Amino acid sequence: MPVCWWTGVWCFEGPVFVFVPTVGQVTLACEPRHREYSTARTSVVVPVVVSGVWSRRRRADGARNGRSPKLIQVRVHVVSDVHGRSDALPAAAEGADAFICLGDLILFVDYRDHSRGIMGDLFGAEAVGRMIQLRTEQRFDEAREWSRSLWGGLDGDRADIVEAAVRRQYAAMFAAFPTPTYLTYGNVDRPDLYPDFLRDGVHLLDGQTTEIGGLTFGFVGGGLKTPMNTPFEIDDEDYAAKVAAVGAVDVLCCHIPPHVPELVYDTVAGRFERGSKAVLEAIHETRPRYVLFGHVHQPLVAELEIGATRCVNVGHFNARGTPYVLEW
Ligand SMILES: [Mn+2]
Repeated sequence: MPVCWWTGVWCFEGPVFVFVPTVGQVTLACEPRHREYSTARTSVVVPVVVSGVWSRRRRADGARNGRSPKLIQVRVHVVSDVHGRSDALPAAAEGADAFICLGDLILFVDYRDHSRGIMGDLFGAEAVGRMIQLRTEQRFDEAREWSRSLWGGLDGDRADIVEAAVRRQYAAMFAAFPTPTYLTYGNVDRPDLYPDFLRDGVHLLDGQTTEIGGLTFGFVGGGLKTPMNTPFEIDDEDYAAKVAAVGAVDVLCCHIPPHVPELVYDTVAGRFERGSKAVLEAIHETRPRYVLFGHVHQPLVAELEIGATRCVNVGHFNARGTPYVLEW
């Protein structure tokens, strides 16, 4: 019988509700991704350490089974939008039989820590902070002018400087990937540079499938065209062709969400990101058990069901540093 890694109590099927005495906060534990969604607050201190255990776990096959203990045989950790957080990858991979990364490895600008990322490295926190401030105040012309002046002050070709910086980030990132890792591209990635960093046990898949623990996983990388013109955006038709090439799978892994308003709306950026209509059609036609994706950093809704398919935004790894856990 497994033990809940966080609470240390026996866990029949998880998740487990734990009543934490210090702050009177009811916390949902057991599955790491649920820790952040906890928070039924009460106004009184709950005077017990562990006062309730409740078990009702959604299995990978979609069935509910709350009674008999089930041996978990395969555990996969999934991350997306790593954006430079190679430091957090080793801990995120601990305990996983396989690791999946859904892309966006590069960090150009870190909106929270202005000293990080390619811009922070090159120009320093103060200069990046000014650019972000101008953008936030919607003074886009001044922001562009400021950015131009920063790049103009550097010796050498801008494209060469960016490529060297991306290579440094990729070197750290790929070295930190555990084995086996299965990965695909995000829109903030440079597919042309990937071949230089792949190694044994780190598998790149795009429009392709593989088998993990008896389930078929399909991978579709990259983003769709936007005015932002990020490094890896492709036409809708080319994207749809990759979705078709993957076909019917148990778990469909993409960088971008299916085209569903709740999944593509970013509540902090205040805009709709691009989602895939082809993926949405594939969900209706092939009914995968899971569709996993990232791309939208602060989605209106992180998980929802379409028919028999559970759609999950696995989270913004740069901010959270923890993986989504899939077990069966
Ligand atoms: Mn993205």
